[in-house]
Amino acid sequence: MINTRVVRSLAKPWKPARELERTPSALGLGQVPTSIEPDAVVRSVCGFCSTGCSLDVHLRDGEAINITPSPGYPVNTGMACPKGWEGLAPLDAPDRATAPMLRGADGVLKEVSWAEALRYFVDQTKAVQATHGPEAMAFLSTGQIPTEEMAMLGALTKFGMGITHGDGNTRQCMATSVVAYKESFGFDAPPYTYADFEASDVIVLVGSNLAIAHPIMWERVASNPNDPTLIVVDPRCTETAAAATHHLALEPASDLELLYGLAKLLIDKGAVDRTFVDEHTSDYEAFAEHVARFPVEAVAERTGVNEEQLDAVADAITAGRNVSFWWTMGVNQSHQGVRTAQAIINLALMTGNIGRPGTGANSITGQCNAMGSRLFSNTTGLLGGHDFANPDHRKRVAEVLAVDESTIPHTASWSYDRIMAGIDEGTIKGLWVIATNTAHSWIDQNGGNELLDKLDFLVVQDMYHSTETAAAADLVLPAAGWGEKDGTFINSERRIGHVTKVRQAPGQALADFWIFKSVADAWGCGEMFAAWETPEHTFALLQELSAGQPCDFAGIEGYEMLDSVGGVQWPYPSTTEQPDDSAERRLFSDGRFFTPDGRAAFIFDSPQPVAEEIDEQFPLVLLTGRGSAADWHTRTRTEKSKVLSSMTAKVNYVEVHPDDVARYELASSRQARLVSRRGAITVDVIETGTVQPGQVFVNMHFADTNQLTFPAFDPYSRQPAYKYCAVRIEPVVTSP
Ligand SMILES: Nc1nc2c(c(=O)[nH]1)N[C@H]1C(S)=C(S)[C@@H](COP(=O)(O)OP(=O)(O)OC[C@H]3O[C@@H](n4cnc5c(=O)[nH]c(N)nc54)[C@H](O)[C@@H]3O)O[C@H]1N2
Ligand SMILES: Nc1nc2c(c(=O)[nH]1)N[C@H]1C(S)=C(S)[C@@H](COP(=O)(O)OP(=O)(O)OC[C@H]3O[C@@H](n4cnc5c(=O)[nH]c(N)nc54)[C@H](O)[C@@H]3O)O[C@H]1N2
Ligand code: SF4
Ligand SMILES: [Mo]
Repeated sequence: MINTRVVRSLAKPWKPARELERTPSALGLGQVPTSIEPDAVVRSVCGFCSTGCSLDVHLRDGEAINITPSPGYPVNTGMACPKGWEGLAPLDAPDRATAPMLRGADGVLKEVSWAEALRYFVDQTKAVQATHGPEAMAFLSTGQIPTEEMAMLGALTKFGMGITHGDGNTRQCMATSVVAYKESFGFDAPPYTYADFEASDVIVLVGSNLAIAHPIMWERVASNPNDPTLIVVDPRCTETAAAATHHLALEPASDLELLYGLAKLLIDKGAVDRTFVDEHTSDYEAFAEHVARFPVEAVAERTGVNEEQLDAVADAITAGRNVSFWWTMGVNQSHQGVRTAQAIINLALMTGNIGRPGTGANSITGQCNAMGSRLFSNTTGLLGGHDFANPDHRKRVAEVLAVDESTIPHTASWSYDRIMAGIDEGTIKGLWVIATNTAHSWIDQNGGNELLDKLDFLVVQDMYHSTETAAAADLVLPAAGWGEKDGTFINSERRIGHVTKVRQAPGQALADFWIFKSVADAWGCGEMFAAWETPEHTFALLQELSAGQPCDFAGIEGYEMLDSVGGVQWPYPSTTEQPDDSAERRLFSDGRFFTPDGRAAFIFDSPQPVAEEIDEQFPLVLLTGRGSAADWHTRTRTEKSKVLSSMTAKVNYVEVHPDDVARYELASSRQARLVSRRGAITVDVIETGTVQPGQVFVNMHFADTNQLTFPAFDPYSRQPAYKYCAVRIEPVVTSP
């Protein structure tokens, strides 16, 4: 099918300017650093999840041939999950983008030179901005590229290209935690270190399937010598919940009532740490009054968790000496995620379980560098954990980067959903998508895909030309992947780790760093990045940007130090006393928070109804999430590994309780149609007791899942509520 939008945009012929011909080739890219011996073992941090495992990449004759987990690294202590072991497999895939590709008038993507691609990109972007205003070009980025690259993208777009709006896939993932921490602690500051998994005697996991999503963190739980009480709050009996001492299989989206009910029980049982509350928190009295409205009987009724279980869990928390509370997407991806995350924070604060080993109100991150993007994407916050609205912050960033202060916006970007709405209403006409697969992962995909077609100009920068989003692109920029470039990631426990280039990217694919630098040159703002000579030079700038902030890591002595001490957790200011460099660090051990008065705030609200209730027509709740430890998101990478593919489903499937299999007459059909108000998909049926009657679960790794989801958002974080919508299920009658 011919893409009319592309035909339209190609109507005006153009030629690459001569000065651009030299841009990418002048960069001298792609060589594996000469300092690496041809048969070396090179250390790097994994490019999949936020655990941040260290991996040893084995070279033979200069070729990366194998990966093993690094022994002795403080994160993974010699272990890795299957994705880490298979980290090289995605790199040799036949659908790698090996040259820039431009969609021709026939609708087909054709290879072009970098010079042509850059010229086209710059021309189109400037045309969009000139015709529709500077706000009409936006970008969507990621938590999966090194911090140096994110910072360059953020600086280039906002200070160089005058792009006002940009957001990342971290909106789908971590926005709720960011807002919750900022409001409660005064800064986006997950306080823990992984050693806390081993030091707790009570571990509470809310909306987290740790065994599947963070298998090496799960190993750390398994290595806890205290035989901890494990409490798992999840509507499904996941692999994680199956191992729990107490599995609270609550009604979906009823966490807020459950957590307030637990807070009341804890008060009734005298579990409050009055000294901690009085010295280090604010608004406790109002909070206690608020939760008094959540008596255990009413909470049991609303959540479906019985009173005895609630009581047993409150007893376990009361008795625990070191209780740690952890949460992931079951909380963040909710219509009231921020208040739910804060309800967890409140439990830790009221019981004084923070700042000591084995404690904490701990949000677990998702992507390998989501934490880097939280500090340096320059979207929601100004580079380095700064605030766009703060004149002192703008001045400081302008000074460090030697940019004109007037180019720094005074407000944060629009959120992802607002950018999508902007596309719909016609205020956003051009979009640059970097290392995320919007056409698969964004909520309510039917709406989303139509939206992408409304754009005048869509450029996709990815390792592969075959993604669902690249399929809609006018221009594809070929990116190097993990292993083909240098930089740093920040993991869940705030540890900055070095990612190392161990092989050459295929064809003309470039590291995102060099793509951004080339775009800057082509745009005419290249001199802004004179000091950003290499990723390591850029790291030094980021250190300077962090100085004096809660996330200060100015004391790190280059990549070499990261390699030699096994990564460094922030804060690590230049005043850090040696030899603290390899110690595990947790925040708030002095009871001081980053709020103006140094106190953590109790924040709470009345529970709100879900955005789309079930009814007679759509009587089932659809839950979505991770399906297996071997699948990564939209599978562009993991599907390239034979090993990982052999461990995962080939087609999409729905998990249905046996009662519902009977009720909806699914027994004789291998497949079913899942129908929501937005779409219908056909999937295999898996009959299982892991879901409750009235609920079905579909994983997020197949593109059709988000055709069903309902676009509801947390009002404060604008994070999509992927975990709840109303569906019905029907048998598919297949011929015998
Ligand atoms: N193998 C693998 N690992 C991954 C990823 C991957 O794609 N594959 N992705 C990474 C990323 S980016 C992320 S963000 C993390 C996500 O890690 P997790 O958040 O652990 O994974 P999910 O499966 O999305 O959701 C967790 C659980 O929330 C539950 N849930 C649904 N509704 C509710 C509710 O109302 N209340 C509660 N309490 N729970 C609910 C679901 O049943 C599910 O078991 O995983 C990371 N790790
Ligand atoms: N229904 C439902 N939907 C969900 C979720 C859910 O639980 N349920 N979870 C949400 C969450 S938490 C997340 S994080 C998102 C993830 O959603 P996405 O970000 O869309 O998923 P990925 O498949 O990780 O996409 C990353 C893209 O970047 C490319 N890539 C990899 N490395 C590089 C690189 O170095 N440079 C460049 N330029 N490209 C690269 C990959 O090929 C891939 O196309 O999905 C969200 N969607
Ligand atoms: S647990 Fe995460 S960081 Fe560790 S090897 Fe697996 S995917 Fe990589
Ligand atoms: Mo995520």
